[in-house]
Amino acid sequence: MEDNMKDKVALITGATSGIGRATAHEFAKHGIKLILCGRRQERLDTIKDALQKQTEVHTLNFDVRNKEDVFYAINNLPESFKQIDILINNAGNAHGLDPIQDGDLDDWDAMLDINVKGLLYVSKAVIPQMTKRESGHIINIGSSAGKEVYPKGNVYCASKHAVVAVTDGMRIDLNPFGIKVASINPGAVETEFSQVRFKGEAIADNAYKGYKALQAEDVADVIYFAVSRPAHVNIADVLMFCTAQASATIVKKEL
Ligand code: NDP
Ligand code: 8X3
Repeated sequence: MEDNMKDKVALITGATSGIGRATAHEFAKHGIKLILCGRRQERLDTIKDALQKQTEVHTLNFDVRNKEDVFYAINNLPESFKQIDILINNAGNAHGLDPIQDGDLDDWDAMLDINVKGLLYVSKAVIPQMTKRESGHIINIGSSAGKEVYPKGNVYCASKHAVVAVTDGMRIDLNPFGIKVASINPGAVETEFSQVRFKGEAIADNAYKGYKALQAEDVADVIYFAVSRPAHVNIADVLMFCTAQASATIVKKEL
């Protein structure tokens, strides 16, 4: 299995933190060449330094909301990274947790622009070389929030429902080209997600208290499992929770 993965090229968005960074580490172990994307260049440099002992690494610094930057970066990759075999659309976050009547317009813009439109821009930039080669694998990181709406989740849940719908649409439209498309949809994962959602406020520290949430590495394991299946197997849609979580609102906590 591992020989099949070695020297494949993966582009991971949101590789500076959490699930994206853990996936970069997991892929590097298997010799997958990495294009790591994010806005924080210092972090990209640090991760590149750590992983280039295991594999070749190229970094791209862009905001997925900026379509010109997305296309420029992906269209100008060095020759040895131009053929992208695996795309992990992971960049995204929740911004705020408010009832709809109190929602902040900037938060709504951020979630729809990053989680949905950003994913579309990156996909649009990568897909042509996959359709041309009639090969490729796209994994979109959705969420349990893309399967179930919870109180105050409104626009974040809408953005992740959109990710699931876009994934299903991509799988249908790219079917004639033999391209695998999947969504991996985790429940609570202990990353910087809650710091971003609550804008660094103290409440973010409570998000993972009293239970063992999924770790970024748990999700990275599943992503690697999905990408390393034989050519005829597509793990199309995964919903994963930590054992303590049964649904968006039911979490067994010991406080
Ligand atoms: P983190 O906050 O730890 O990581 C988010 C990543 O997205 C960072 O690398 C960040 O990089 C990148 N990112 C955010 N905004 C932009 C942007 N505008 N342009 C480019 N990159 C951006 O969170 P997670 O690892 O938890 O989140 C990763 C994905 O997993 C998201 O799509 C999230 O919705 C999803 N998810 C998370 C869950 C959780 O409970 N943590 C559960 C289910 C799904 P940088 O700031 O450097 O640009
Ligand atoms: C992240 C999980 O439950 O905070 O997508 O929406 S949740």
